This record gives sequence, C-alpha cells and structure tokens, in this order.
Amino acid sequence: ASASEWASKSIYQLVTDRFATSTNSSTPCDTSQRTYCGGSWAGITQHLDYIQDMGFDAVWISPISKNLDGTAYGDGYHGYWLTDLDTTSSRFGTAQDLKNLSAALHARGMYLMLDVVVNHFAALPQNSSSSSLLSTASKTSLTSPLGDLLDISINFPDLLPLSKEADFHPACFIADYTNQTEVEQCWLGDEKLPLPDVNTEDPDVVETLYKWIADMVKEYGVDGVRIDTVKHIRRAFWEGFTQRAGVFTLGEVETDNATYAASYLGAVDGVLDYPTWYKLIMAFASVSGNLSAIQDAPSLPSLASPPSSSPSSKSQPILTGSFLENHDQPRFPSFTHDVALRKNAMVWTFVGDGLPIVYYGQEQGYEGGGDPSNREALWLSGYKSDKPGVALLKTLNGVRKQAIKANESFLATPARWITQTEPSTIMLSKPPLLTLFTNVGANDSTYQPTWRIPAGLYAPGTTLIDVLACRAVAVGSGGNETSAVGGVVSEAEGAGKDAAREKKKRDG
Ligand code: ABC
Ligand code: CA
Repeated sequence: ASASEWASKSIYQLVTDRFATSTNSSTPCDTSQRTYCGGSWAGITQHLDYIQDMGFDAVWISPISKNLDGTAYGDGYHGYWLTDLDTTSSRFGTAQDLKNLSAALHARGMYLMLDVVVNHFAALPQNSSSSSLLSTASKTSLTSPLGDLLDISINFPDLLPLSKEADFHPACFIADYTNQTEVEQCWLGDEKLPLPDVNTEDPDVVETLYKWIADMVKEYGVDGVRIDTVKHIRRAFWEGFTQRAGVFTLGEVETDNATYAASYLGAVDGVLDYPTWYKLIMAFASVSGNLSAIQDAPSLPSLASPPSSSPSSKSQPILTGSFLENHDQPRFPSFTHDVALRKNAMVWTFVGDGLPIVYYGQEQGYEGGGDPSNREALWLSGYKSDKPGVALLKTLNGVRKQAIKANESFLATPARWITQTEPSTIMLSKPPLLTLFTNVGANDSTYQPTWRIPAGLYAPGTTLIDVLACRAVAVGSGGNETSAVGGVVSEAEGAGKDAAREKKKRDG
C-alpha cells in the first residue's frame, strides 16, 4: 500500500515473541532473561480480534529473519540480530504461518507492516583475545577518517547472503554520533556483541538488499515497512530502497533534532516522530514538566505540512509516525504513576498530524522500564478488554476515524496551537478536533481546565461532544469565547458543519 493509503490507518506495534503464543497462554516470561518467550505469527493471527476491536487497522511486527542466539545479551528474540536475511526465524513459526497472518489481516481490511533491518547483521566475536580495541597501523590507514579500527574476528561465511568480509565495512564501533560518516560506516554493538555493518557503498551489496526487499514485499503481501537504523546508511541508499519496496516506508531515525530527522524525508516516505517524543516525555512525565516545549519545538514536516523543498519527483505524501512508547524506550507509566498524566500523554498520538502508533501492552497498563523490561509478554495480562487503557484507545481510534469521515481535509489540515492563558494547559486544533492537554495531574482537586474556544472556530450553537466524558457542550452564541469544562469533545453528527471536538481532562 502507498503512503496515501496508509494515511488514515492506525498502527498497533507488537513484539512478535511477546504478543501471543498459539498454544499456552500461561507460559511464563521473564524479560530479564532476554530470551524467547514463545510468541509466534500463528499466535498473532489468533488474536486479531483483540487488536481490531480497539480500532487498529494495521499491525507492525518484529523483523522476521533468522537471528543470532546465545550472545552476552541473550537471544535474538526481538529480531534485530540478523544472521540469515533470506530465512525466516523458525522461532516465530513457518513461512506459511507468516503468509497466513498476512492473509488474515487482509481479509479484515487491515495492513501488515514489516520491520526490516539491512544496516547490520550480528555475529559472535571469534575469540576473546582479539575482541579488544586495538589500533593497528595497517588497518587505520585504510579508513583513517573513521578513527581507531578494531581487531575483531568475525566468521563472515556465517552471515547470509552477504558472506564476504568485503560485504561489510571495516570494524570500528560508532563512538562519535556527531560524525555522520562514522554513524554510517562504523558498527553498532560492542565488543561482546558486534553488529557487523553492511557495506552499503558496494553496488553489488546494494542490489542484493534492493532485490531482497522487493521479493519480501511480494512474498508475504507486505503493505508497508518500518525501517530500522535509517541514520546509519546514506540517504541515497534509502531512495532506491523505498522505490524497490514499492510500499510505504517509515524510517527510524533516533534523534531529538527535527531538522536532522526531516532530512531523510523523501528518501523514505515517513519517519517516526522521535523529536516530538522527547518533548512529550518531558511535558507529561511529571506535573512540573515543560508543557510548552511541545508547542515551541520545531515539528517534523507531515502530510498536513509538507516540506517546503519537497522533491517534485515524489508524488507520495509524507507521513510522520506518532508514538508514546516503543520497544527501545521505557514505557510511559514507568515515568509516572499519575493517571491523569498518563491519559493526557496517550491522547497525543491520535490528535495531531502523525500516523498513530501504539506499542502493545500500553492498553493493559504495562509499566516496564527500559529495554529489556519494556518487552513483557502480553498473554500474562489475559488480553482483558475491560481495562481503562483499552477503552481509551478504542475511543481515540474512533474519534480519529470519525474526524477523517466528517472532514475530508482532516488529514491534510495542519494541527495548530491555540494559546491558553492558564498555566499547565495547551490546546491543539485540527478541525474538527480540538484537544486540551494539561499536565496539572490527578492530585490537584481544585483544578478545572477551562476551554477558551476562539470565535470563528465553530459556528455558534454548534453542539460539541466531549468524547472522553461522553456529553454534549453547546458553543455559545454571544461572546467570542466559550468556556466548557472537562473531557474531549467532537461535534454531534449533523449539528453544524464538519466539526468534532476534542477536549482532554484529568481522569475523572
Ligand atoms: C541490547 C540490550 C541492551 C543493551 C545493548 C548493548 O544490547 O538489549 O540492554 O544496552 C536491538 C535490540 C536491543 C539490543 C540492540 C543492540 O539491538 O532490540 O535489545 O540492545 O544489540 C534500532 C531498533 C532496536 C535495535 C536496533 C539494532 C536498532 O529500534 O530495537 O536494537 O538493530 C541507536 C540507533 C537506533 C537503534 C538504537 C537501539 O541504537 O541509532 O537505530 N534502534 C543516541 C544515538 C542514537 C542511538 C541511541 C541509543 O543513542 O544518537 O542513534 O540509537 O544508543 C537524545 C539524542 C539521541 C540519543 C539519545 C540517547 O538522546 O537526540 O540521538 O540517541 O537526546
Ligand atoms: Ca551502516
């Protein structure tokens, strides 16, 4: 599917090994062991009702290729430690199971997003004596701009289908993240677990990877790809990769710098909105968080506000992926116990310009900290549908779909901030939605957020629905402003024009 076709979707991101088993829902899973817990593609297929009932219509799964196990950091249960690009991991089932998952999603009108890694493989260093950092005159002279080289021995024939030493960049670990050449051509990982960096400067290697993605998309009916480690390969590589993928590509560029992240747009169809994520965490992790940082920060271009220098060759829109949690970062509830802050942060993903992405387990209130604690087995939750998180996500997915239906230019209309006079409050307008965020928290019992709705935003007399509290609010006819209290609002069907309105309040 193209970026245009993805624009109205809502993505549920899961870790294949941790979402569902196909057999035993009481299988224990100790995340600290960093090993397989038994989730599989067949398990996902059996639990699509659970995902779809919350309103999601796309599923992002872990990388599918065979991985390295038995390392100093455990096994490749997450899928990012490739050893054999062309063979699917038997830990997640058979290739047929994966095709069945794809077919089952399509039968429901849902999309499959595949996570792909082409920047590196993973390999155990061959002997420990050679795994220390050594600068050797001969090697250093080969790639002097990259600094110290490593004397590290890798058994390259173990890596498929790139099995020659020359298929990889010379060994050096990335140390200086401000040196772009180093970021692109040195290795991720460390001496205990090096991630040999693919020589994406070599035309034969490039063609192998391009052919691989084209085949993969075709073979498994893939609708879109999430691309790992985008900043670790030169931009021009991704242009060709995206073309050959032939479907929507969403890149991971881990940075808090919006300009840097945006520099990959056009080479890939979209990037994950990491720059806003950093601000979001700062804003809602505590009641003293800096809320206006979100408002003041430069934001990524998006479908609603395309880059000014949009490459004319590119007819597809730019889609930014909005998220609150993922498999690399501590889950949001690990930062705060405050239910109001948690709720406000969750709303963000759905009411702005980005494609909503929700990390599995958020709906069940999972609280795991950093990797690997944030990769809990979902079956241990019992997939309960009566959790507040499930209800909230269902509402938010519903609101977004409703907004898309009510206003055909919703997706293309840039969200804009409306300045509020009250402290700890910010308001975002993306017609027909209007959202009031606050980080005042649940403990201030005197605080009632007040809506200051600018004149002209909605016609007087319009009925707005507070979608979180589920009640109607009328827009005043007399003055310039209307004050309403609490909740999320969306315009009642048929009342006035294309407005649904949204408002956010602290947890009731
Ligand atoms: C494992 C263990 C960890 C252990 C580590 C050494 O090994 O689980 O506990 O600490 C996979 C696995 C991980 C595994 C790694 C390494 O491989 O999932 O469990 O960690 O073996 C992607 C994926 C990620 C995946 C990989 C590797 C890449 O999403 O799941 O990890 O295939 C860098 C990459 C980024 C990558 C991330 C993990 O590492 O760029 O693509 N994610 C700075 C750098 C970033 C860097 C980040 C973390 O540190 O700029 O490039 O990400 O190392 C902000 C700045 C940022 C800065 C942050 C920290 O601060 O703006 O730039 O990020 O202010
Ligand atoms: Ca690289």
